[in-house]
Amino acid sequence: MDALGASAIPRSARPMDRDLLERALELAELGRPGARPNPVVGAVLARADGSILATGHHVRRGAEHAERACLADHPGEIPADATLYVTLEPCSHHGRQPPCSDLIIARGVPRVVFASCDANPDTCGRGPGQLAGAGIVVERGPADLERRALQQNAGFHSAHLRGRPYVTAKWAMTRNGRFATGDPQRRWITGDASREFVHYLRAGSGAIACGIGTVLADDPLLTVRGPIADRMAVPPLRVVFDRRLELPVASNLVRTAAEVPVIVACDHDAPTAHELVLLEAGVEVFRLPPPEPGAPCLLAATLRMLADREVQDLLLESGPRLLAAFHDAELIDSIAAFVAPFEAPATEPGLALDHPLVARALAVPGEPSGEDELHVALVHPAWNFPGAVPGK
Ligand code: AOF
Ligand code: ZN
Repeated sequence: MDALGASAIPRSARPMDRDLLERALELAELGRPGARPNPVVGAVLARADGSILATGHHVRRGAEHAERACLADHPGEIPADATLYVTLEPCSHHGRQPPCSDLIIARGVPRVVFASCDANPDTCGRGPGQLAGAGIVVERGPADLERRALQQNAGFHSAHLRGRPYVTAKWAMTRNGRFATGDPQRRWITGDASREFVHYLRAGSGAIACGIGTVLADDPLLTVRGPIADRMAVPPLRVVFDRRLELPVASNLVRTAAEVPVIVACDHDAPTAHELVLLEAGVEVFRLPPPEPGAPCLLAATLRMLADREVQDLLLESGPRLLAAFHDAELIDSIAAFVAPFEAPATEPGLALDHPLVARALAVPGEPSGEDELHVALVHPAWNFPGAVPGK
């Protein structure tokens, strides 16, 4: 995003700014289930001694931006030593909301510190320029918080800068890399805490995907359930990679297609007979165009189609085959691998512990997740996207 001229904006050197921007980053997270496909954004208004006057965050798409929410939280005069901390540069465009830059100027905010630039071409770079032009001191936060802020909106930046959603591969495996327990009495690999956390991951995603193999083996619903569901504005789309169009009409996904949309992605020459049945059942079919030299594969083409529908984050909850295919196509951006504390028979499906994807996950120390361990690894961090790094 150097095109924004961000490297011309100085970085703040005050230690206090770090703490307050970190607070704003935490506030932004509160918008996770509601804001998409808008970014999550947090804001803090504080005095030079660090005392916080007001806070705000972007709750859901169409609602007021974090800056506006924060300034509404402090209706009185803004002191001369105040700074407005924002996790994303203030916007200057007329969208669903009026420009934050106009409000910041009108309210007499003397100083603004923001953590990351905005990849949205409608506004990028212009807000800070307008503020500086109005005599407001505009600074960027420390480089590590810029990276955190970019990663916090990885999907938003990915859609704008790469034209595809950010893909998080989530899987659960036993200690020996098996994706099934092999024990008919034991349905789940992971415990309650891990399975609950998956609903949080789902709620923050524009779509959840699996392969036909998972549908035939587990008949999943791929919906968001539990308390987090109430904070979600729009349920994630459900996507099935099903090259030959074998999705059963009696599956849980198809049965609930009227409530939460289901898209099936298939090859250009998948049998058409079943397509009509699926369409009648309310399922959408995305058929890959006939192959041409240089055309994207089914996985990449589906990601592009999803980005066109404003899906910015895809949670891939597939079995080992589709997971390996995504890995081979270099389409996995981050990993959330849950490892349960037991082994399953080696005959169960899974990935070898030295498969590069598994090795990548296990190279990161696990954090406790109930009785399991969660390994989170960034394969393509948002700050490495083309155009995302302002440099200095
Ligand atoms: C947000 N929340 O707190 C900030 C945003 O359609 P609009 O008017 O809501 O504009 C959305 C754009 O505004 C968004 O893509 C981003 O570029 C910018 N800033 N957006 O949703 C916020 N500060
Ligand atoms: Zn704004």
